[in-house]
Amino acid sequence: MLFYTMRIKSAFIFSCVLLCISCKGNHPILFGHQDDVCYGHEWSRLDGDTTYRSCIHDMTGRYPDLIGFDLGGIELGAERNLDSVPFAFMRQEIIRQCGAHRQVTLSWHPRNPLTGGSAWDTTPCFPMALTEQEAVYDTLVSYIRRVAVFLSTLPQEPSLIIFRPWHENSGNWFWWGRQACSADQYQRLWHLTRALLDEYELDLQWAYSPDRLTLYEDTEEGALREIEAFYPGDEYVDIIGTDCYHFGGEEGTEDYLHRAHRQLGAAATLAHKHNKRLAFTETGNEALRCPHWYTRVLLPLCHQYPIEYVLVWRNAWDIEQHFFMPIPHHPEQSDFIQFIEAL
Ligand code: BMA
Repeated sequence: MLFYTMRIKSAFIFSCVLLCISCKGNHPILFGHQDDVCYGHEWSRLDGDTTYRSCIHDMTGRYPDLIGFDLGGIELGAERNLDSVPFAFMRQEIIRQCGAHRQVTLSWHPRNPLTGGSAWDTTPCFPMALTEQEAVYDTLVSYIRRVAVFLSTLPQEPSLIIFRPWHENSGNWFWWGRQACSADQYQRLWHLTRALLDEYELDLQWAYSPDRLTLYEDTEEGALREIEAFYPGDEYVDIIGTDCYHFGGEEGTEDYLHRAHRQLGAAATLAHKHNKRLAFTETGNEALRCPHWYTRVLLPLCHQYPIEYVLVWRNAWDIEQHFFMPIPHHPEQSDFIQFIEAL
């Protein structure tokens, strides 16, 4: 009997210890989805549908903690962004989200101020874009001011809106990418953006989010050196994060995990060092080609780093295989629901 009681007691102590360990590791993490309420695979609210719908709600019955929207196109005064989302609709959904005390994150794929080409037109425009006497500088300033005007029409209190400009700068696919923009120019671009937006007294959380880190040696120090070299500075940034995608199916897992650890590790160290918040600002496995990606690949990453949120990219209504959250009847649906419950 005594032996039996002792066994129960030690089992109890053991499970308390386990519970404490898991509580310590598992902090609440918000899940976000780009354009979550604008459209999903095979549905869209872009042409005036006022009935609320959300990919996350469709899948889980919960309202989204965080929604990502993109401002690309606002710099031209366009009515719709580069993915056809009307800015008036975006504003209305941001107001609704903030009204429910839930968060929003805004990225921006602006046009190349020199050529008028897309964000992916890497025609070099620095240092002209940062020289006050140049016409391209005036264009850039007008682009940033249009963002400021839009942001000034959004709820200002409390700080529920994250602004994440000049993202993935460590890659070579945007005109502000590192092939065309030195660390010094990148920082000046941020400082200019911040100075212009500050004129409008906006209440924003600013996020810095590079992507792959390849400039220096493939060690933790190399990754930190790169992310730190382009860091805009403590007075300009509130959240440090990274964007990192898993390409292909299972065969892409090792490469993804390598990059994700390298980038999240560097972002976490930088955030800790500068007393900033940490986030996994963009990720995903397109068309969910890697089985159980959410619970097997993404979940452990989310639990290993003290991130505040993780955001996956959009479920396009008009591109068959361009989705990052499971679509209705997809075999990965139950894996996704398990992930949300475990996050
Ligand atoms: C990319 C793709 C494009 C889209 C762009 C900006 O990753 O989703 O289709 O235009 O983001 O949202």
